[in-house]
Amino acid sequence: CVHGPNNLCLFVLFKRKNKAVTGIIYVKGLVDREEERILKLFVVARDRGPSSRIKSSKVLVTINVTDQNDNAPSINIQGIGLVKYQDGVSKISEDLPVGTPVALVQVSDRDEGENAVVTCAVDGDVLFQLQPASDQKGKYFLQTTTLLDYESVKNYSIEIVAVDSGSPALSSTLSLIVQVTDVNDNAPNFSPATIEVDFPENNYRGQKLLDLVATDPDSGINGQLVYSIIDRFAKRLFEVDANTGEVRVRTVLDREERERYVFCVAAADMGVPRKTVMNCSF
Ligand SMILES: [Ca+2]
Ligand SMILES: [Ca+2]
Ligand SMILES: [Ca+2]
Ligand SMILES: [Ca+2]
Repeated sequence: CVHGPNNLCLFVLFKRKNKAVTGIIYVKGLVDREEERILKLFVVARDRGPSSRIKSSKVLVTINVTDQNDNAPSINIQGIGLVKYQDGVSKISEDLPVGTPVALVQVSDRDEGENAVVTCAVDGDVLFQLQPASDQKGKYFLQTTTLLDYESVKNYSIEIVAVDSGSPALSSTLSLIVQVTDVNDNAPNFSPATIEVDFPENNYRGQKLLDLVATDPDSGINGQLVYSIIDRFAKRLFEVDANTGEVRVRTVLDREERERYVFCVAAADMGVPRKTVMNCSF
């Protein structure tokens, strides 16, 4: 056994044929081009003379290990710019312009030649694409191809597939979740925008007039609403519960004194910046 580089054990068997002796080198262990691409070893031939007079000759054997496509491409994903990527999740705001990179994808392959030529793509019909980075081979920006809307889709599951050009080709896939985060892009909405109610006079103070309900499709504080009466004069006669939108009459109304009141209630969300809508009641 001849110990070659990297603890590779090569086995040399000498065969005698007439006068010539042939040494055949066998490989006993696994050869891996990705670990050691050139193996060099000396093979020594000694005659069988008396130990004090042994003559020998040695030859340097260089073995160039040729490549086999035994490595699938590897895929690495990182955050980019302000977009953080952690535990397979990339978080992006719904107001990003089209074409914004949401992750940096890098592919590599330990083989050589065609066995290491990797193409990669986004699998399935999702609203993201890979754009090759000009400065480095195997580097891609995963970017949006359309506007996002948190109110419509909150998560995208994206599968990135990398295939080498070996024969047969090997492939790898890596999934990531793109999580869309909310921005305050919707104003509250009263439907209908005007309400007319009949209310009997001689009411008691604090009697309920009506419930006003506005909706806001945003989430969290972006969709959390506060109601208020705008008109200063109306504020003396009517009040609205800031949280529920319930409108009450603060005073006793007298039809013979006045039969019609018009005032507006605003609903504002708590987002930054705030968005407001008005509803006018008669
Ligand atoms: Ca290989
Ligand atoms: Ca490969
Ligand atoms: Ca909102
Ligand atoms: Ca929103």
